[in-house]
Amino acid sequence: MTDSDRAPWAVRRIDHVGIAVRDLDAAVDLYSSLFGLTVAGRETNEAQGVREAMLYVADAPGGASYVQLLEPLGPDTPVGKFLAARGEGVHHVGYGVDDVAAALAALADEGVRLVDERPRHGSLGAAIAFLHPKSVGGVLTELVQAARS
Ligand code: V0V
Ligand code: CO
Repeated sequence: MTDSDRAPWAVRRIDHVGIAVRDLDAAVDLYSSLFGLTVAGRETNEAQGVREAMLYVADAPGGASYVQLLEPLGPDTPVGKFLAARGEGVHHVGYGVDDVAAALAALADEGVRLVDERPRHGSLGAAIAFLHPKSVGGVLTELVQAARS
């Protein structure tokens, strides 16, 4: 099977692993010193309730892969609630797709519970949408269509 045989909504790579942290600057220092990763972008995303950094790992089909460090903007945000309930750790997995709207439509047809009915603004100019963890074996799952470079 070649890449061109794949459906337009198929997952092509792990775009990022999202990690909930209490202190973004300390976490960036930790990941830089432990793994030699460098910061590709930092952003405050008010709609998602986070201050975040993307640390570049490697190139992959259709885009790169990253570690995303997430500090909540307040306690009543997705990451703030997660930290209170579970503490620091892996928060979500973001999969790279070529067409996030097509992927959402295909998954909705399968009966998957969507958090986002349509794509929203994500890091590094990506279009993103979340699937509810109850439909993905307890894993909060994000679809990511990277910005064209
Ligand atoms: C909550 N639950 C999780 C979870 N967060 N399960 C796995 N992983 C997580 N991260 C479970 C929780 O244990 C409960 O299960 C249930 O979901 C309801 O939890 P809750 O605390 O009452 O939370 P809700 O229902 O208010 O919200 C949960 C959802 C929310 C998933 C709907 O976190 C959400 O909308 N997330 C999407 C947005 C987001 O996470 N943004 C931050 C990243 P039990 O106890 O009922 O079994 S922004 C980002 O990644 C960006 C910008 C990017 O990549 O570009
Ligand atoms: Co993310």
